[in-house]
Amino acid sequence: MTHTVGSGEQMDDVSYDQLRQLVGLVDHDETTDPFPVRAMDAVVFVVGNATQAAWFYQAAFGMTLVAYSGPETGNSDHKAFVLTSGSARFVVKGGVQPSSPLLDHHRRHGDGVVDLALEVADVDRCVEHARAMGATVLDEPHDEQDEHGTVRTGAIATYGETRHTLVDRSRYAGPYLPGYVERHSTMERAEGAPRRLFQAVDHCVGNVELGNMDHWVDFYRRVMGFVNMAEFVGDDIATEYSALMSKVVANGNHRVKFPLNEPAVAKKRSQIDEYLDYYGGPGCQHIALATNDIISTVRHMRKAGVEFLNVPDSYYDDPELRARIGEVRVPIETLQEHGILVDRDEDGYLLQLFTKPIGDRPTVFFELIERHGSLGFGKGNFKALFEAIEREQQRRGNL
Ligand code: TYF
Ligand code: FE
Repeated sequence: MTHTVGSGEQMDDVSYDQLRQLVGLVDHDETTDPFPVRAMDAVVFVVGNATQAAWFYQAAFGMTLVAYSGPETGNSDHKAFVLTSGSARFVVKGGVQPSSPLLDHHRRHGDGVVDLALEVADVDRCVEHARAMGATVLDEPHDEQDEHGTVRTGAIATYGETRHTLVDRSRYAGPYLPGYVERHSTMERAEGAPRRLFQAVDHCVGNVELGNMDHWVDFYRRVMGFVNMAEFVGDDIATEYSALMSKVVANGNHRVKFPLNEPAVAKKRSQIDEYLDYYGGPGCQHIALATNDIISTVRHMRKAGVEFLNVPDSYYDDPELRARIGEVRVPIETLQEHGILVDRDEDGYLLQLFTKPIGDRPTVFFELIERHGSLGFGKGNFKALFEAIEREQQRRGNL
């Protein structure tokens, strides 16, 4: 049983026990796993303006700037800023040279996630297993070096133009990767704000085309040794109100969780179809961020101007919800005041909330999640949630 949760550098001071609660870990034997994944290494975004996106993630998401690569460091193609919050690491990249491939990517997709990078102990073993299982290898395993040591990486393709870079940084002490220099925020933390607004990435959701969800579930099982989690949105819920189907895969200890959505053929235009049209194909739909105090997080993000999906008062007045939820750590009125959703299953409960799309296109958004035992994704909230999403679709003229 390994209790490795990530490199010391990245872990900050989020302990394994805290993570167990934050993201819902289970015990797992790595030695029998064909593709052992430790944790998310980074979520890499390509954006239209990385200089300003880096500012947004600091000002609105309370993240800490730790590293930079760009023309001043010998990288004339693009600028890249590395931001952290606890064990979560984001990299935002934007093209500088007019010929940068990142600008072509941005033309096709708008702001989006290009890489769900994973920390692994053995890059070669993972790439070999993936290749044997038929995966597309985008980047052969290789070392990169600088004065801080050596990082070994390789990359495989997943849905759309998204990739999984596999990273072994066990022999590296630099701020991110060779080619990056340490860089610190020049911005002061907002008055009264906690040291960070979230501690970890809880899950990363992919939207794939109609009829392809099971293909990608199978990909993660076959190629990456992931396992199915219980929660899913099937035909029944899909046709009634969600307009999507969803299944969840996770690595052995559930540290890395990837729900996969496909549009359902429903009466209305699926929110997944809207995403696929505006993103220009399959891609990452939302990143869920684990916090141990969602009320404080939401309060500070709202204060910084972050917009969340509106939950109607009727959600909190529903006697069925109140009976099902029972006691949670705050009165339901406090949840209502902040517009936070709550769900309970046999293992415990969770609090969650969703931002509106963060870029110009109605594509990528974030979720905040505070887990108290529940290993689910808020199935009990799907009706209220999808109705809120559809109200936004309607306001955009896409429903
Ligand atoms: O990750 C999940 O499954 C939940 C529910 O468009 C969800 O956050 C699923 C689809 C969606 C929004 C939320
Ligand atoms: Fe989610």
